[in-house]
Amino acid sequence: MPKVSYWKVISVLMLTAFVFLGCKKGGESISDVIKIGTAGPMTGDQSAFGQDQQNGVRMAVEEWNLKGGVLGKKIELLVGDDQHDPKQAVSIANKMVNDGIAGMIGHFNSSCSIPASRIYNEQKIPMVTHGSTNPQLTEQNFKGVFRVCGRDDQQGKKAAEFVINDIKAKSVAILHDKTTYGQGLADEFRKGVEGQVKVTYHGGITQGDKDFSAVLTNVKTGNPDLIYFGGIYTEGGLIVKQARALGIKAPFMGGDGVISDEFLNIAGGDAEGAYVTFSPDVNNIPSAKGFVDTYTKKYGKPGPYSVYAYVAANVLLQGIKDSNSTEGERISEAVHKMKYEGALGNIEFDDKGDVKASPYVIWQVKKGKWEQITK
Ligand code: ABU
Repeated sequence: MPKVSYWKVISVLMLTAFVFLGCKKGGESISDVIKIGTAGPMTGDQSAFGQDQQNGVRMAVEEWNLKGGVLGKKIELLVGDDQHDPKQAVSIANKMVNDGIAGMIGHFNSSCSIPASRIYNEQKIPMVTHGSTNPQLTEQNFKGVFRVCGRDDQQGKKAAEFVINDIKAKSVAILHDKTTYGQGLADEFRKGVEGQVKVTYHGGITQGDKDFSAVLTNVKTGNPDLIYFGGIYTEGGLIVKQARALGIKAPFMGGDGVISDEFLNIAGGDAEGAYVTFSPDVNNIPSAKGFVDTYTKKYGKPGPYSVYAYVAANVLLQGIKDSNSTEGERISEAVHKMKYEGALGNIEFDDKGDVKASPYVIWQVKKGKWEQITK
């Protein structure tokens, strides 16, 4: 047997104890900072949403840090760029867990949030998404999964009601981008119009494609009164532009993935008259005035999901404060009990982690700008 010195044994034991206590995943940490993560499409073709998210979260963290942080410690924000790729999202989730985050804000895309939520759930780390609207996310009934936005079964229904009652369309073509969000939303819209409106076309396009003329030629054959698109502004902007070039005059409607100024940039003048479902205009919410003023000074005009990212970060940090802990289960318990009063007014969560109230309204492009047109 080789001789092992007493001091060597003591050093190894001390090092092991230090590593275990200092880097415990999702549990109490002896670190002098509290880490939280945010992940979304920070670069790439959906980066308009990712940058809004990062700005909103960063602003919340800075405000908390100016007031002394949380539990007497400074908050450190770790940012992950999943580029709306589910595999990348899972790899970021694993890295964030290993880096010792107390909670996650995001991800943005439902196709990323759902697989990533399984990683956070295994480690009991709470996640609060600001923009993932696919119902499956909270239907998993994970105790630590929350969203401060609405769900696609709610916005798909709202869009269908508007198309039937206000636009009085008798026929629609339904397109989607084959993602969890886009396809799911298109299905919810179809459920809402089924039996009352003729569906002349229902099919998918591929995210990243630039030429949709083949599918739009098929859409044109059916001569629909409206084109509904489940997907993101990147493809939505090209679809409306190419539809007009083919002589299709039917109004275009999308969901919250389309409401971005980038849609206006891509579609140009052809964006005029397009509809989307989204939540009420943040500029008309009295409790959001402070957020809008500060955000505008720091980063420019808030994007559609900036305030949601800001509120999601505040909810998570308030959960850490209320639970007086960085232990995931205790934070999630506190968030479930929370009556949070913030920029979007009162937020409370149901047992699944959905917000109890999530109104959808209709927006339309008028004179080159998005405008809320219903209450
Ligand atoms: N809800 C808009 C797009 C993000 C997502 O749910 O995939």
